[in-house]
Amino acid sequence: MELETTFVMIKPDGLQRRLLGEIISRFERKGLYLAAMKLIQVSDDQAAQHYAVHEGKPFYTQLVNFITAGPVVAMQWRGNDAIHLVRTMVGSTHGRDAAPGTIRGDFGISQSDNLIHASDSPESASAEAAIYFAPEDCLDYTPTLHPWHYDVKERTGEYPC
Ligand code: FUP
Repeated sequence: MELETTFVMIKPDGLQRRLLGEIISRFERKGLYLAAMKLIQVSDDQAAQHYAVHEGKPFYTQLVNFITAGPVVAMQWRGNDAIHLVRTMVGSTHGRDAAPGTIRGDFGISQSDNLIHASDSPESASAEAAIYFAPEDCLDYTPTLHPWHYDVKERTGEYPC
């Protein structure tokens, strides 16, 4: 298992529905730790970069309109196997299908308004983080509880963004 940093965004519906604290709390309690966070209004240009892979699809315009409809919270979370772990905690794309216990499964019923985005690979985590953060926004610090969350007895190695 590798230490990873993943990119996460609480979408406009998550913020408007005041689910930010609930969602952050889940990641904290799981044993992930925060590396970067900011409240932003996504620009059309950022939305186009973020969703370039969906350009031309029938739902693309609705997707861009939605992600720019109000402020979002962009974050980077770090932990062992963080990319896969966060995706599991987020659940399936459509809230109706997402398993109970996942964020989308517990709080959503929509496909487009599905509360949260989380990167699906190391490559997308780096690329998506670069849309919203400068490299210096992502902090490397000693996670003091790391030995208690993971099966290690001391901190070893670096914790890169
Ligand atoms: P996910 O990885 O679960 O966030 O989902 P995708 O990357 O496949 O899709 C990105 C976003 O497009 C989803 F969050 C919701 C939206 N979407 C639709 O609105 N309709 C679709 O048919 C598929 C995706």
